[in-house]
Amino acid sequence: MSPGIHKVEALDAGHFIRVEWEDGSESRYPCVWLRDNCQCPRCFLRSARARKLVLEDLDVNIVVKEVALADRKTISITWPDEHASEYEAEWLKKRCFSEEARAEMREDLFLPELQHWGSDLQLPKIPFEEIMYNDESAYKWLCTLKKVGIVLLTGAATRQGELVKLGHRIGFLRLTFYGPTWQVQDKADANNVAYTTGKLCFHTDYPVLQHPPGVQFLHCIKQTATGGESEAVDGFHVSNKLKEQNPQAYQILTSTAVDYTDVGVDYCDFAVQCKQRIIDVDSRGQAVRINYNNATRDTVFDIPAEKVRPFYAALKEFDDLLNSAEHKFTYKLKPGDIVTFDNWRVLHGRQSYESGSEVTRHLEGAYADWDVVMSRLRLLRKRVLNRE
Ligand code: OGA
Ligand code: NM2
Ligand code: ZN
Ligand code: ZN
Repeated sequence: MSPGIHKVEALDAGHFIRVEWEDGSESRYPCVWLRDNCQCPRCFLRSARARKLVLEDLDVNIVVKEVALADRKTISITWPDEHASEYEAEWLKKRCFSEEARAEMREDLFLPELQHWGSDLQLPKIPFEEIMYNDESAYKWLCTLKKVGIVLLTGAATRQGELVKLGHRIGFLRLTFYGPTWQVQDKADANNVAYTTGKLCFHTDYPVLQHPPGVQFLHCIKQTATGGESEAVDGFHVSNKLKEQNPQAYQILTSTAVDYTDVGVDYCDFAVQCKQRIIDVDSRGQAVRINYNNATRDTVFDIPAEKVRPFYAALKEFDDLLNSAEHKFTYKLKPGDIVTFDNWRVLHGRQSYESGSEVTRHLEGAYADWDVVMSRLRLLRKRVLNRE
């Protein structure tokens, strides 16, 4: 519950509205923003919770004609053309433009706070059954997936199809050229290095796609006795370490466009090409996505020749840090385990295992987009916390 409004007044020749709250705090709202966000049926389609007002009809220099306190929970504004708008205290409070209020809203919407980890990771574990049938557990799963980047779901059935159920639980899975779900096992004429018994060095899946899958699920159906251990590393944590240790290498990996390629047949035939930076950063220089799979890095390398060796040197520094004992977490999946992880942040690998005449190891894999996962998280939170 937000405090009531004590007082409201126009400031700056009618360009701002100042709200004084009953708890003594104050907020300032630009009038152009208030007019743009009028909640009346002419300006806003309630059923879609979307703006009807078009920018063409918005005067960016608009000032208020009159502002008044309708009651302690509502302010009303009359605009120069006599259009009338009303704004609820609670609605206004949430949208306060102060640094603190915006940070709070940002945290609420995007859960940006991450917990970095190294080899000391305490792998979070939740029973698969629980997240399927209990909203609180499902909410906890997705919050941990966002914050830590990896969660193990335990006790799923040891047959194909569990990931499709998991997909329905969040909304839907991400279809790729490898199918709606895909089978990681040793295959003749493998169309991907993952479908062999070989070691997989630390990688993120599918950097060859313009928008690589945000979340990955790997369901262990059968596990070999001889190897096949899993590895995981916090790519954001290691990126920070690289930036500290070797700013020049970091600069190269955050700026060089690397060519990726994937050509073959699976769900359908494909010839995919993409350019990605190994470490994608936001406007503040913070790593937001790792795009690194050494297997699909193209032989074509579209940079000037003299920049090639410095690039390799930088990549090796990063790779060495990923593989350092301090950062790498090793575990072995058991049949019925589903590892769920942030494919934009956590790099994963597996140790090689022995091939046989029969399939000795079988994982079913699937992808989801962060948009879908975060959407489910917000809806679960609303239900669990019984808000709105
Ligand atoms: C993959 C992969 C891990 C494993 O298929 O991309 O990383 O343990 N598999 O087989
Ligand atoms: N698989 C596991 O980038 C990649 O090629 C990752 C994708 C084959 C669906 C592997
Ligand atoms: Zn209106
Ligand atoms: Zn992989």
